[in-house]
Amino acid sequence: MINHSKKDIRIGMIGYQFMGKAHSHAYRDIPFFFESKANPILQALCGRNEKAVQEAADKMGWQSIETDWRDLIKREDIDVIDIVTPNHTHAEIAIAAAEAGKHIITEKPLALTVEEAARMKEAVEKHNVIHMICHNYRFVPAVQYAKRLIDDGRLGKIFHFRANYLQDFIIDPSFPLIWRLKKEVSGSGALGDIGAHSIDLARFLVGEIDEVVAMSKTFIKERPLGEMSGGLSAEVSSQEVGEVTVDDAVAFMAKFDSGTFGTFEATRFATGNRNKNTFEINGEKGSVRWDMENMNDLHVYFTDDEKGVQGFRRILCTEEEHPYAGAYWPAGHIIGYEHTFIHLLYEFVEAIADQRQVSPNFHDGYKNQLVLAAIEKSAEQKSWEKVDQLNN
Ligand code: SOE
Repeated sequence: MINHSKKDIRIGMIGYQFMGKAHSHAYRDIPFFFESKANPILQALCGRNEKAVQEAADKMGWQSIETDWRDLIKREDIDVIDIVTPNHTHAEIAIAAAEAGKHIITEKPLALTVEEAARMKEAVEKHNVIHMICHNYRFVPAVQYAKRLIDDGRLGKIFHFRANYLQDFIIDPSFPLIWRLKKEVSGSGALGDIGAHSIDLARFLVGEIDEVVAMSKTFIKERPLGEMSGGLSAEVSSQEVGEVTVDDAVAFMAKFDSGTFGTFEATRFATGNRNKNTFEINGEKGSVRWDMENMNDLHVYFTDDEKGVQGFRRILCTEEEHPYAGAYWPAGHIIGYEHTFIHLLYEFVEAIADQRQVSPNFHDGYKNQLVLAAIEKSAEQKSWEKVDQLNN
Protein backbone atom coordinates (compact mmCIF):
# COMPACT_ATOMS: atom_id res chain seq x y z
CA MET A 1 0.00 0.00 0.00
CA ILE A 2 1.33 3.46 -0.87
CA ASN A 3 1.88 5.67 2.16
CA HIS A 4 0.69 9.13 1.08
CA SER A 5 1.84 10.79 4.29
CA LYS A 6 5.48 10.36 3.25
CA LYS A 7 7.28 13.06 1.37
CA ASP A 8 8.47 11.96 -2.07
CA ILE A 9 12.10 12.93 -2.61
CA ARG A 10 13.06 12.62 -6.25
CA ILE A 11 16.76 11.93 -6.67
CA GLY A 12 18.92 12.71 -9.69
CA MET A 13 22.31 11.04 -9.36
CA ILE A 14 25.37 11.84 -11.46
CA GLY A 15 27.76 8.88 -11.73
CA TYR A 16 27.01 5.21 -11.34
CA GLN A 17 30.13 3.24 -10.49
CA PHE A 18 31.40 2.22 -7.02
CA MET A 19 29.71 4.99 -5.02
CA GLY A 20 26.76 5.08 -7.41
CA LYS A 21 26.06 1.47 -6.53
CA ALA A 22 26.41 2.16 -2.79
CA HIS A 23 24.03 5.13 -2.93
CA SER A 24 21.45 3.45 -5.21
CA HIS A 25 21.26 0.44 -2.95
CA ALA A 26 20.97 2.63 0.14
CA TYR A 27 18.06 4.74 -1.18
CA ARG A 28 16.18 1.56 -1.97
CA ASP A 29 16.75 0.04 1.46
CA ILE A 30 15.76 3.11 3.53
CA PRO A 31 11.99 2.46 3.46
CA PHE A 32 12.61 -1.26 3.95
CA PHE A 33 14.38 -0.86 7.30
CA PHE A 34 13.53 2.61 8.62
CA GLU A 35 10.29 4.37 9.55
CA SER A 36 11.20 7.32 7.38
CA LYS A 37 9.11 10.43 6.72
CA ALA A 38 10.71 10.45 3.28
CA ASN A 39 10.12 8.28 0.27
CA PRO A 40 13.29 8.40 -1.89
CA ILE A 41 12.51 7.92 -5.57
CA LEU A 42 15.28 6.94 -8.00
CA GLN A 43 14.09 9.45 -10.58
CA ALA A 44 17.04 9.86 -12.97
CA LEU A 45 20.57 8.55 -13.36
CA CYS A 46 23.12 10.57 -15.32
CA GLY A 47 26.33 9.61 -17.11
CA ARG A 48 28.01 10.49 -20.40
CA ASN A 49 27.88 7.05 -22.01
CA GLU A 50 24.21 6.47 -22.89
CA LYS A 51 24.40 2.70 -23.24
CA ALA A 52 26.34 2.23 -20.00
CA VAL A 53 24.15 4.59 -18.01
CA GLN A 54 20.98 2.90 -19.30
CA GLU A 55 22.34 -0.51 -18.29
CA ALA A 56 23.25 0.81 -14.84
CA ALA A 57 19.82 2.46 -14.48
CA ASP A 58 18.04 -0.78 -15.42
CA LYS A 59 20.13 -2.83 -13.03
CA MET A 60 19.85 -0.47 -10.07
CA GLY A 61 16.21 0.56 -10.55
CA TRP A 62 16.43 4.14 -11.82
CA GLN A 63 13.35 5.38 -13.72
CA SER A 64 15.06 7.49 -16.40
CA ILE A 65 18.47 8.63 -17.62
CA GLU A 66 20.26 11.77 -18.73
CA THR A 67 23.61 12.07 -20.50
CA ASP A 68 24.37 15.69 -19.56
CA TRP A 69 24.31 16.74 -15.89
CA ARG A 70 23.15 20.23 -16.89
CA ASP A 71 19.93 18.72 -18.31
CA LEU A 72 19.44 16.76 -15.10
CA ILE A 73 19.74 19.90 -12.99
CA LYS A 74 17.19 21.72 -15.19
CA ARG A 75 14.55 19.05 -14.63
CA GLU A 76 11.63 20.14 -12.48
CA ASP A 77 10.88 16.60 -11.39
CA ILE A 78 14.20 16.39 -9.47
CA ASP A 79 14.54 17.54 -5.82
CA VAL A 80 18.03 16.28 -5.00
CA ILE A 81 21.30 16.15 -6.91
CA ASP A 82 23.56 13.34 -5.71
CA ILE A 83 27.16 13.76 -6.94
CA VAL A 84 29.23 10.56 -7.14
CA THR A 85 31.61 11.71 -9.87
CA PRO A 86 35.39 12.31 -9.56
CA ASN A 87 36.42 15.17 -7.28
CA HIS A 88 37.23 17.83 -9.91
CA THR A 89 33.57 17.94 -10.97
CA HIS A 90 32.06 18.47 -7.50
CA ALA A 91 32.31 22.27 -7.36
CA GLU A 92 30.83 23.09 -10.75
CA ILE A 93 27.94 20.64 -10.39
CA ALA A 94 27.15 21.53 -6.78
CA ILE A 95 27.15 25.28 -7.41
CA ALA A 96 24.88 24.89 -10.46
CA ALA A 97 22.58 22.57 -8.49
CA ALA A 98 22.36 25.07 -5.60
CA GLU A 99 21.53 27.85 -8.06
CA ALA A 100 18.72 25.66 -9.41
CA GLY A 101 17.39 25.23 -5.85
CA LYS A 102 18.19 21.52 -5.57
CA HIS A 103 19.23 19.85 -2.33
CA ILE A 104 22.72 18.38 -2.71
CA ILE A 105 24.72 15.45 -1.48
CA THR A 106 28.26 14.91 -2.68
CA GLU A 107 30.99 12.36 -2.27
CA LYS A 108 34.15 13.40 -0.41
CA PRO A 109 36.43 15.30 -0.42
CA LEU A 110 34.18 18.31 -0.96
CA ALA A 111 36.44 19.90 -3.57
CA LEU A 112 39.96 20.13 -4.96
CA THR A 113 40.91 23.28 -3.03
CA VAL A 114 39.85 25.44 -0.09
CA GLU A 115 38.81 28.16 -2.54
CA GLU A 116 36.45 25.78 -4.39
CA ALA A 117 35.09 24.43 -1.11
CA ALA A 118 34.39 27.99 0.10
CA ARG A 119 32.45 28.77 -3.09
CA MET A 120 30.40 25.59 -2.69
CA LYS A 121 29.60 26.45 0.92
CA GLU A 122 28.57 29.98 -0.05
CA ALA A 123 26.32 28.69 -2.85
CA VAL A 124 24.35 26.29 -0.63
CA GLU A 125 23.99 28.98 2.05
CA LYS A 126 22.85 31.62 -0.43
CA HIS A 127 20.26 29.37 -2.06
CA ASN A 128 19.17 27.87 1.24
CA VAL A 129 19.24 24.23 0.13
CA ILE A 130 19.96 21.19 2.29
CA HIS A 131 23.47 19.82 1.81
CA MET A 132 25.50 16.84 2.93
CA ILE A 133 28.92 15.27 2.34
CA CYS A 134 29.37 11.49 2.32
CA HIS A 135 31.56 10.69 5.28
CA ASN A 136 29.83 7.36 5.71
CA TYR A 137 32.00 5.95 8.52
CA ARG A 138 30.36 8.32 11.02
CA PHE A 139 27.24 6.24 10.56
CA VAL A 140 28.58 2.90 11.80
CA PRO A 141 26.61 2.02 14.96
CA ALA A 142 29.86 1.36 16.89
CA VAL A 143 31.24 4.78 15.89
CA GLN A 144 28.00 6.50 16.90
CA TYR A 145 28.14 4.64 20.19
CA ALA A 146 31.74 5.77 20.77
CA LYS A 147 30.49 9.34 20.22
CA ARG A 148 27.74 8.80 22.78
CA LEU A 149 30.26 7.50 25.36
CA ILE A 150 32.50 10.53 24.76
CA ASP A 151 29.61 13.02 24.96
CA ASP A 152 28.39 11.34 28.16
CA GLY A 153 31.83 11.89 29.68
CA ARG A 154 32.63 8.18 30.01
CA LEU A 155 36.19 8.71 28.76
CA GLY A 156 36.70 12.01 30.62
CA LYS A 157 39.19 14.42 29.18
CA ILE A 158 40.59 13.09 25.89
CA PHE A 159 44.38 12.81 25.69
CA HIS A 160 44.92 10.97 22.39
CA PHE A 161 43.18 10.47 19.06
CA ARG A 162 45.10 7.97 16.93
CA ALA A 163 43.89 7.00 13.43
CA ASN A 164 45.13 4.84 10.60
CA TYR A 165 43.51 4.44 7.22
CA LEU A 166 45.43 1.77 5.32
CA GLN A 167 44.84 0.42 1.82
CA ASP A 168 47.06 -1.41 -0.67
CA PHE A 169 45.23 -1.39 -4.01
CA ILE A 170 47.89 0.54 -5.99
CA ILE A 171 51.04 -1.20 -4.76
CA ASP A 172 51.69 -2.96 -8.07
CA PRO A 173 53.75 -0.52 -10.24
CA SER A 174 51.80 -1.74 -13.28
CA PHE A 175 48.53 -0.52 -11.71
CA PRO A 176 47.58 2.33 -14.06
CA LEU A 177 47.40 6.07 -13.65
CA ILE A 178 43.72 6.27 -12.68
CA TRP A 179 41.98 9.60 -11.90
CA ARG A 180 42.69 9.16 -8.19
CA LEU A 181 46.41 9.56 -8.95
CA LYS A 182 46.13 12.86 -10.82
CA LYS A 183 46.11 16.01 -8.73
CA GLU A 184 44.02 18.02 -11.19
CA VAL A 185 41.23 15.43 -10.93
CA SER A 186 41.47 14.23 -7.33
CA GLY A 187 43.03 17.15 -5.42
CA SER A 188 45.35 14.88 -3.43
CA GLY A 189 46.08 11.17 -3.05
CA ALA A 190 45.70 8.99 0.03
CA LEU A 191 45.31 12.24 1.96
CA GLY A 192 42.01 13.45 0.47
CA ASP A 193 40.68 10.02 -0.50
CA ILE A 194 40.98 8.22 2.83
CA GLY A 195 42.78 10.61 5.22
CA ALA A 196 39.74 12.91 4.83
CA HIS A 197 37.61 10.17 6.42
CA SER A 198 39.93 9.99 9.46
CA ILE A 199 39.84 13.79 9.75
CA ASP A 200 36.05 13.66 9.67
CA LEU A 201 35.96 10.99 12.37
CA ALA A 202 38.38 13.06 14.47
CA ARG A 203 36.26 16.21 14.11
CA PHE A 204 33.07 14.24 14.85
CA LEU A 205 34.45 12.48 17.92
CA VAL A 206 36.98 14.87 19.41
CA GLY A 207 36.52 18.33 17.88
CA GLU A 208 38.32 20.85 15.70
CA ILE A 209 41.96 20.54 14.67
CA ASP A 210 44.04 23.65 15.30
CA GLU A 211 47.51 22.87 13.96
CA VAL A 212 49.25 20.11 11.96
CA VAL A 213 52.69 18.89 10.93
CA ALA A 214 52.96 16.32 8.14
CA MET A 215 55.12 14.28 5.81
CA SER A 216 54.02 12.66 2.59
CA LYS A 217 55.53 10.38 -0.01
CA THR A 218 54.90 9.24 -3.58
CA PHE A 219 56.56 5.82 -3.87
CA ILE A 220 55.81 5.22 -7.56
CA LYS A 221 56.22 8.35 -9.63
CA GLU A 222 55.16 7.09 -13.08
CA ARG A 223 52.53 4.59 -14.16
CA PRO A 224 51.06 3.26 -17.41
CA LEU A 225 47.97 5.11 -18.62
CA GLY A 226 44.64 3.50 -17.84
CA GLU A 227 41.17 3.80 -16.36
CA MET A 228 39.12 2.51 -13.43
CA SER A 229 37.07 -0.51 -14.43
CA GLY A 230 34.71 -0.72 -11.48
CA GLY A 231 35.26 -0.90 -7.72
CA LEU A 232 38.95 -0.26 -7.15
CA SER A 233 40.18 -2.27 -10.11
CA ALA A 234 41.59 -0.69 -13.26
CA GLU A 235 42.83 -1.52 -16.74
CA VAL A 236 45.95 -0.35 -18.53
CA SER A 237 44.97 1.31 -21.81
CA SER A 238 48.34 2.14 -23.37
CA GLN A 239 52.09 1.51 -23.28
CA GLU A 240 52.62 5.19 -22.50
CA VAL A 241 53.36 6.28 -18.94
CA GLY A 242 52.28 9.39 -17.07
CA GLU A 243 53.33 11.13 -13.88
CA VAL A 244 51.68 10.42 -10.52
CA THR A 245 51.00 13.89 -9.11
CA VAL A 246 49.56 13.01 -5.68
CA ASP A 247 50.77 11.45 -2.44
CA ASP A 248 50.74 7.66 -2.04
CA ALA A 249 51.05 8.01 1.73
CA VAL A 250 50.81 10.72 4.36
CA ALA A 251 51.39 10.85 8.10
CA PHE A 252 50.62 13.80 10.31
CA MET A 253 50.40 14.96 13.89
CA ALA A 254 47.64 17.30 14.97
CA LYS A 255 46.90 19.54 17.94
CA PHE A 256 43.17 19.81 18.61
CA ASP A 257 41.50 22.93 20.05
CA SER A 258 40.71 20.83 23.12
CA GLY A 259 44.39 20.02 23.71
CA THR A 260 43.99 16.44 22.44
CA PHE A 261 47.14 15.04 20.84
CA GLY A 262 46.44 13.53 17.40
CA THR A 263 48.44 11.11 15.23
CA PHE A 264 47.27 9.98 11.79
CA GLU A 265 48.47 7.83 8.90
CA ALA A 266 46.78 7.38 5.50
CA THR A 267 48.39 5.20 2.86
CA ARG A 268 47.66 3.09 -0.21
CA PHE A 269 50.91 1.18 0.29
CA ALA A 270 50.14 -0.77 3.47
CA THR A 271 50.61 -4.24 1.95
CA GLY A 272 47.91 -6.67 3.07
CA ASN A 273 45.55 -3.97 4.36
CA ARG A 274 42.61 -3.69 1.99
CA ASN A 275 40.50 -1.10 3.80
CA LYS A 276 41.76 -0.89 7.37
CA ASN A 277 40.20 2.22 8.83
CA THR A 278 40.86 2.41 12.57
CA PHE A 279 40.96 4.76 15.52
CA GLU A 280 41.81 4.60 19.19
CA ILE A 281 40.87 7.33 21.66
CA ASN A 282 42.43 7.49 25.11
CA GLY A 283 40.85 9.58 27.86
CA GLU A 284 41.44 10.05 31.58
CA LYS A 285 38.62 7.62 32.49
CA GLY A 286 38.81 5.16 29.61
CA SER A 287 39.56 4.33 25.99
CA VAL A 288 37.72 3.17 22.86
CA ARG A 289 39.09 1.30 19.86
CA TRP A 290 37.42 0.70 16.50
CA ASP A 291 38.41 -1.03 13.26
CA MET A 292 36.26 -0.91 10.10
CA GLU A 293 37.31 -4.47 9.21
CA ASN A 294 35.34 -5.58 12.29
CA MET A 295 32.98 -2.65 12.16
CA ASN A 296 30.32 -3.96 14.52
CA ASP A 297 32.78 -4.19 17.42
CA LEU A 298 33.72 -1.36 19.75
CA HIS A 299 36.49 -2.16 22.21
CA VAL A 300 36.19 -0.23 25.45
CA TYR A 301 38.27 0.13 28.56
CA PHE A 302 37.13 1.95 31.71
CA THR A 303 39.45 2.84 34.60
CA ASP A 304 36.62 2.29 37.11
CA ASP A 305 36.13 -1.35 36.12
CA GLU A 306 36.91 -3.74 38.96
CA LYS A 307 40.65 -4.16 39.60
CA GLY A 308 41.95 -7.56 38.55
CA VAL A 309 39.47 -7.93 35.69
CA GLN A 310 40.34 -4.67 33.97
CA GLY A 311 41.14 -4.79 30.28
CA PHE A 312 39.73 -3.88 26.89
CA ARG A 313 36.42 -5.62 26.29
CA ARG A 314 34.50 -6.06 23.08
CA ILE A 315 30.99 -4.71 22.71
CA LEU A 316 29.14 -6.11 19.72
CA CYS A 317 27.16 -3.03 18.69
CA THR A 318 24.04 -4.81 17.44
CA GLU A 319 21.74 -4.13 20.41
CA GLU A 320 18.70 -1.81 20.47
CA GLU A 321 20.82 0.65 22.46
CA HIS A 322 23.25 1.07 19.57
CA PRO A 323 22.29 3.76 17.05
CA TYR A 324 20.65 2.37 13.87
CA ALA A 325 21.26 -1.26 14.91
CA GLY A 326 17.70 -1.83 16.11
CA ALA A 327 16.37 -1.21 12.58
CA TYR A 328 17.81 -4.51 11.37
CA TRP A 329 18.09 -7.92 12.95
CA PRO A 330 17.97 -9.48 16.40
CA ALA A 331 21.06 -8.68 18.53
CA GLY A 332 24.23 -10.39 17.36
CA HIS A 333 23.21 -10.41 13.70
CA ILE A 334 25.78 -8.11 12.17
CA ILE A 335 25.61 -5.47 9.43
CA GLY A 336 28.21 -4.28 6.86
CA TYR A 337 29.75 -1.56 4.68
CA GLU A 338 26.61 -0.87 2.64
CA HIS A 339 24.64 -0.09 5.80
CA THR A 340 26.83 2.96 6.47
CA PHE A 341 25.35 4.50 3.31
CA ILE A 342 21.81 3.53 4.27
CA HIS A 343 22.21 5.43 7.56
CA LEU A 344 23.85 8.44 5.94
CA LEU A 345 21.24 8.76 3.20
CA TYR A 346 18.42 8.10 5.67
CA GLU A 347 19.62 11.11 7.68
CA PHE A 348 19.79 13.16 4.48
CA VAL A 349 16.27 12.40 3.23
CA GLU A 350 14.82 12.82 6.75
CA ALA A 351 16.42 16.26 6.94
CA ILE A 352 14.84 17.17 3.61
CA ALA A 353 11.43 15.95 4.78
CA ASP A 354 11.87 18.07 7.94
CA GLN A 355 13.37 21.04 6.06
CA ARG A 356 16.42 21.28 8.35
CA GLN A 357 20.17 20.98 7.93
CA VAL A 358 22.07 17.77 8.71
CA SER A 359 25.70 16.76 9.43
CA PRO A 360 28.22 16.23 8.01
CA ASN A 361 27.41 19.00 5.54
CA PHE A 362 29.31 21.44 3.32
CA HIS A 363 30.52 23.35 6.41
CA ASP A 364 32.12 20.11 7.61
CA GLY A 365 33.48 19.49 4.11
CA TYR A 366 34.97 22.99 4.10
CA LYS A 367 36.56 22.56 7.55
CA ASN A 368 37.94 19.20 6.41
CA GLN A 369 39.36 20.85 3.28
CA LEU A 370 41.14 23.42 5.46
CA VAL A 371 42.82 20.61 7.37
CA LEU A 372 43.78 18.85 4.10
CA ALA A 373 45.31 22.09 2.78
CA ALA A 374 47.24 22.71 6.00
CA ILE A 375 48.62 19.14 5.84
CA GLU A 376 49.72 19.57 2.21
CA LYS A 377 51.38 22.88 3.02
CA SER A 378 53.10 21.42 6.07
CA ALA A 379 54.44 18.41 4.13
CA GLU A 380 55.77 20.74 1.45
CA GLN A 381 57.33 23.30 3.78
CA LYS A 382 58.31 20.92 6.60
CA SER A 383 56.63 23.18 9.14
CA TRP A 384 53.76 23.27 11.66
CA GLU A 385 50.73 24.88 10.00
CA LYS A 386 47.75 26.56 11.70
CA VAL A 387 44.51 25.29 10.12
CA ASP A 388 42.64 28.56 10.63
CA GLN A 389 45.19 30.68 8.85
CA LEU A 390 43.76 29.31 5.62
CA ASN A 391 40.27 30.28 6.72
CA ASN A 392 39.35 33.59 5.15
C1 SOE B 1 39.13 4.23 -2.38
O1 SOE B 1 40.27 4.54 -1.70
C2 SOE B 1 37.90 4.32 -1.50
O2 SOE B 1 36.80 3.89 -2.25
C3 SOE B 1 37.61 5.74 -1.04
O3 SOE B 1 37.42 6.62 -2.11
C4 SOE B 1 36.43 5.74 -0.11
O4 SOE B 1 36.14 7.02 0.36
C5 SOE B 1 36.72 4.79 1.05
O5 SOE B 1 35.62 4.74 1.89
C6 SOE B 1 37.03 3.42 0.55
O6 SOE B 1 38.07 3.47 -0.37
